[in-house]
Amino acid sequence: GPLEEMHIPLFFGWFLHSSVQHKVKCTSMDFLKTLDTLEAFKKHMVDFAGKVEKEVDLEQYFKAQPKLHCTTKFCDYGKAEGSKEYAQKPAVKEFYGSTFELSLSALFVTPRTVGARVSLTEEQLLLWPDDAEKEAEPTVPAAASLPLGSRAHVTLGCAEGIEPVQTGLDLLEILALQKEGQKGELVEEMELGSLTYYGEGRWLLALREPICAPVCFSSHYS
Ligand code: ACK
Repeated sequence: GPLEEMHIPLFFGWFLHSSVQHKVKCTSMDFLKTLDTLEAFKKHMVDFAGKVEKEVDLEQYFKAQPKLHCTTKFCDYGKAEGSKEYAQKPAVKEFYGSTFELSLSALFVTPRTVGARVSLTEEQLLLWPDDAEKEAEPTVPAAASLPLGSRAHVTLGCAEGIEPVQTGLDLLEILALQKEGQKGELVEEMELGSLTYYGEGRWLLALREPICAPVCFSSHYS
């Protein structure tokens, strides 16, 4: 009944400890700042600005996210399909409130979003919904053929008018291209890692050293 539904949150996820939020935000800002200055980026600027002449300041372009997290299940207070089942999963109950360490293995930028890819461990995959990738199929047709956990990400920023749900879809799109065998264009070895361009404004920085982020598995209501 409606009373029960009230206890299901907007979403479950891993929430970054405040100490690491700052570090991740700084790394992402540094990356955007550097990307902005690269000739290769300027060459493809039209993907972002819509007009060749227009300059883009990436730090202004993306609206920063207040509370960094990696969504496991979007429940919409029980209205989303499978949310009641998810809330009752033994692993969800067992690990609720527990601390984990997430590995942020890449940063990616598209004209819509900027985010960090999260590489989940076997244990962390116990909290991952079976249909997270499949649910993306209407937007990313190849999504269902990608491994479980492929969608795991931290949204770092969204362009004006873009909802954060887009970040995971943008990541899936890049991973689908990789799986199809598209190597992308290796643009530069940066201090942070190697930068690859996948066309249509899609950039991926594979981090030389993944960022280890202490997180708490919990939920968000308001
Ligand atoms: O950045 P995110 O992962 O994208 O974190 C937010 C969070 O839930 C609160 O809005 C994510 N989100 C929103 N709608 C969906 C959806 N339909 N499927 C999966 N995640 C979603 C959003």
